[in-house]
Amino acid sequence: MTIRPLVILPDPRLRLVSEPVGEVTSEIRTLVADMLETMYDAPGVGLAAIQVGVPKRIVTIDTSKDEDARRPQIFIDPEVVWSSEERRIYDEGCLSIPDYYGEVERPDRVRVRFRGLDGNSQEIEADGLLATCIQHEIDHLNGTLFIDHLSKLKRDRVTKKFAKAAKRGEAA
Ligand code: GNR
Ligand code: NI
Repeated sequence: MTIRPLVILPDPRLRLVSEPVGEVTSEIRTLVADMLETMYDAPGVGLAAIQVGVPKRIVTIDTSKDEDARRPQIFIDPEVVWSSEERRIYDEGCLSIPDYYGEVERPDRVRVRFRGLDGNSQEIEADGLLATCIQHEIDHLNGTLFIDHLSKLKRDRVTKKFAKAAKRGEAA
C-alpha cells in the first residue's frame, strides 16, 4: 500500500465529476488500499478518489475513534436513495482544504445504495458522523466541496486565501 499525495484547493481536478467504476479490477482494489492508507495517514474520516487525483466514484470512510479498532468502509458508485427531512449542522473540514472549518447543514439521516469491493449492490442507512461524511464524500464525486454550502462571503474568502498560497508555492 502507498500513501498518495492529496489534491489541494484550488486544483481544478476537485471540480471534476467522477466516472462510475464499472468492473472492480485489481487496479481498483489497489487504489482502494492506497486510499485507506492515505486517509489513515492524514488522518481523515473519509476520502474520495479524486482527492488522490483519480476521477472515479469511490469513497472510503472510517468513523471509528479507536486507531486499534479500525472499521474501514468502502463505497463504490454510491448514491443517496433517501434522505430525512430532519437536518443537522456539523462543523466540517476537508483534507483538500487544510485547516479550514465551516458549519454545513445537511439531512440528518440518509439511505445510500453502493457496491462493495465484491461488486455486489448493498444499502445502508446512516446517521450521525457517517451520514455527514458520506454526503460530503458523494459531493466530491460530483465536483462539489463543503465550502459550496457556505455563504458566498466565506467561500470567496477561503478560495482567495488558497489561490494566493498556491501562487506563492506555500500551504495556505
Ligand atoms: O476528515 C474529514 N473530516 C470530516 C469532518 C466533518 C465532515 C466531513 C469530514 S470528511 C474529512 C475528510 C475529507 O476531506 N473527505 O473528503
Ligand atoms: Ni473532503
